Amino acid sequence: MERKIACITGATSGIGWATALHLAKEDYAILACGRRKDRLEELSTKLSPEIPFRYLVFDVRDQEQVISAFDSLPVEWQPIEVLVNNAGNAHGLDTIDQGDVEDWDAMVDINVKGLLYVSRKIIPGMVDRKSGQIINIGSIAGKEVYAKGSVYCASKYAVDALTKGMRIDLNPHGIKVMGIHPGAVETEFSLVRFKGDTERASGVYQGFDPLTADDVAEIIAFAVTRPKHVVMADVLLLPLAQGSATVFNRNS
Ligand code: NDP
Ligand code: 8X3
Repeated sequence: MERKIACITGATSGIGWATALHLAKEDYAILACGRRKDRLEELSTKLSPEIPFRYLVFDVRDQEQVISAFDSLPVEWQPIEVLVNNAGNAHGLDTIDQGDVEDWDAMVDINVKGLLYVSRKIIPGMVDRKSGQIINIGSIAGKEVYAKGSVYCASKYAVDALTKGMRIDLNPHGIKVMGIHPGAVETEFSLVRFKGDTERASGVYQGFDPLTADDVAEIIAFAVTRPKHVVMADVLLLPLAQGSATVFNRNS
């Protein structure tokens, strides 16, 4: 393959979808991943026809699915140069005494273990080639803990720790490891957190201009197109109206 390959998890919506479009504009071949096959097929229609595109349908929670999905790739699609570990969500918003254990399992299994399963499959090839870039999508929730968000925050603190650990472990191999930590981005995120409650979800973004998925994708595209010796190691990206995880200047 002439073009470098960018693999994006969680490419069926939000930040991942926008990242696929932005990296295609930077001339990467796009390997898009997610569970919703129809969305991945729709994504393929949004890219310029000269951009090589493939998709893989798997649940990041299932290590067997992760392994067999990547093993199914033809040889020319195997040297992944850029891995964007983006798949993830919050599930629920509850105090620690009332949280739903299924929600906790989902957040730990997807945001932490899923990221590990995909990374474990892709990184050895980068090490062999002594070339690669990994972008882990953390969150402001991985920098500050907020009420009722302890398990989601813990999962994103874990992403931050894994990002730092990957950077140390992969340092001898010339692989870039970067963490991007957004604040409020209007995507399907809150719809998933509040289990389809559209009113509650849209309330999260009322009275201010949240980040868009494109805002985050632009930063990802910028990060992966820096010169070889430059690593954008850690970025906290906020909308102007957000002062902390919980401080918002609404209706100003
Ligand atoms: P979306 O809900 O729009 O996108 C989440 C993506 O993750 C979807 O493509 C979804 O694909 C994928 N995903 C979820 N669960 C699984 C799974 N089990 N297996 C495979 N893929 C899965 O939200 P965002 O775009 O906002 O979220 C992307 C990342 O950004 C997440 O890691 C989130 O924590 C983080 N983030 C979001 C912020 C926000 O305010 N929106 C702020 C900070 C960080 P599918 O359902 O098709 O499998
Ligand atoms: C998403 C941002 O503040 O809802 O990670 O946790 S927040």
